[in-house]
Amino acid sequence: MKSQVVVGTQWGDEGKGKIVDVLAEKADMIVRFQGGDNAGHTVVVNGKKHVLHLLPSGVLHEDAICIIGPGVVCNPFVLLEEMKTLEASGLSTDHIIISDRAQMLMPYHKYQDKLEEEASGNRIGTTQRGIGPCCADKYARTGIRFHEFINFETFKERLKECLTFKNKLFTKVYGADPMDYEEMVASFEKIHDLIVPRIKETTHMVNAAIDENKRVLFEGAQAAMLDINYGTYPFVTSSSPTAGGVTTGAGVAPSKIKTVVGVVKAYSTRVGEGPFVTELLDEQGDWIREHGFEYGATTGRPRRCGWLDLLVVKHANMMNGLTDIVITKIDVLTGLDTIKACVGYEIDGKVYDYIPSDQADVAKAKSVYKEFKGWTEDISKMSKYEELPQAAKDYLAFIEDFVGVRISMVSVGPDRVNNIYIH
Ligand code: 2SA
Ligand code: GDP
Ligand code: MG
Repeated sequence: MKSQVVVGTQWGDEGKGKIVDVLAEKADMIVRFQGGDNAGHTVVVNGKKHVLHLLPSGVLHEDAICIIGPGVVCNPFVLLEEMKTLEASGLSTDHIIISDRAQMLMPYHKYQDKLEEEASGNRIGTTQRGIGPCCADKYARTGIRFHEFINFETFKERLKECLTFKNKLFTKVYGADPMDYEEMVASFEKIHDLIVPRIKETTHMVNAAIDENKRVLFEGAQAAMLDINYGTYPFVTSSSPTAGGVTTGAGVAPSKIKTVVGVVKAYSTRVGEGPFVTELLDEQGDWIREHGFEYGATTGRPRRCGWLDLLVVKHANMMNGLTDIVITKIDVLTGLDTIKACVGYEIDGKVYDYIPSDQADVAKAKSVYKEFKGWTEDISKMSKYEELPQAAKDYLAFIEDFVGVRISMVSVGPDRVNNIYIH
């Protein structure tokens, strides 16, 4: 069995896109299992940057089948735009398939997300892509799935039913304008022939590939701390971006997963609201943001920056059962005299070695830090572990030891080739 899962271990933007692209070189199939176009995954090949939202980050490998899985909330308009961008770069999109069980993220979900965020003063700091409302409708069992799009006449009926209800919400609760049904029908009619040929039953396809010993790579978006159950609730996304999400979001049994790779950025970032214990609200934080170019890949929002939080990575390991860690963006820390990593939370005089569930407690936490010596050597062109400065090796060794998972790769730059393989 060769199935592999790649997940984020912090608050997203660890560089999963880059790592998936690297690992996908050997994959026969790549499957997104949760999230939607809230994701922003950056892949750099020969200096050319591709930012992917809905498409799996392995999509640049045209020989692999790319699946938007049942657990994804998929905005078909965004999907087509993304495919157009790829085609404009001379790349094929023939290998992209949408699960017939995936939820269709509708224009009214996006509108609802915006109205909800505005009404509550940006409560969660969502990407306003409609993710929460679409997932809420899925669980309320009022969502529209892609198989319902195949017959356009039935789809129109479903749309009428859903939009009538949503328009009551928009006008009566939010005092906002309703959305126009005929206009929406017309916009869906335009994309019908482009989307329908890509809708397939994917669950058998994925399971058959695993049973035939093909290399299937499951690609997570967002990360453990944004998990709906185990993240910093309510400041989370509306899905399970953990290895467990693969079983529900792609329709495969836990016993069919071989390896789980956790991507760990050498420091922390977060976009959106919610407690962030190691956040640096000073020049040090600004320094990391500028050196690491920490701006949202979907919204362009400046990311909040801070030191690595090892309680977070340990928590992610517990949720995911990581078999490997990939460290990214360690090159960004070059030039610092001192680097810090959080090894405990002090809350009301008590030191915790795990993350409490109540965000009110986390918001009060003071970080217990371990300090490391920095380095000045340019490590961004290095390709062997032995070449790394001793201070960087000490930092890596401590992470490995604290989390209890081996580091199999260190990424030292954004390009596909900027990697150090270990073991
Ligand atoms: P949502 O839109 O309902 O999923 O937002 C809920 C929370 O989840 C966070 N979230 C993210 N955090 C980091 N990166 C994400 N993708 C983009 C990127 C974000 C961007 O790659 O940079 O461009 O701003 C992502 N997507 C969702 C979000 O900030 C909320 O805290
Ligand atoms: P994702 O959401 O986890 O895929 O991450 P994003 O693409 O949103 O953000 C990661 C950013 O860091 C992107 O701009 C990547 O090109 C960049 N990146 C990835 N790995 C490295 C690395 O090792 N070093 C540097 N300097 N940049 C990296
Ligand atoms: Mg991202």
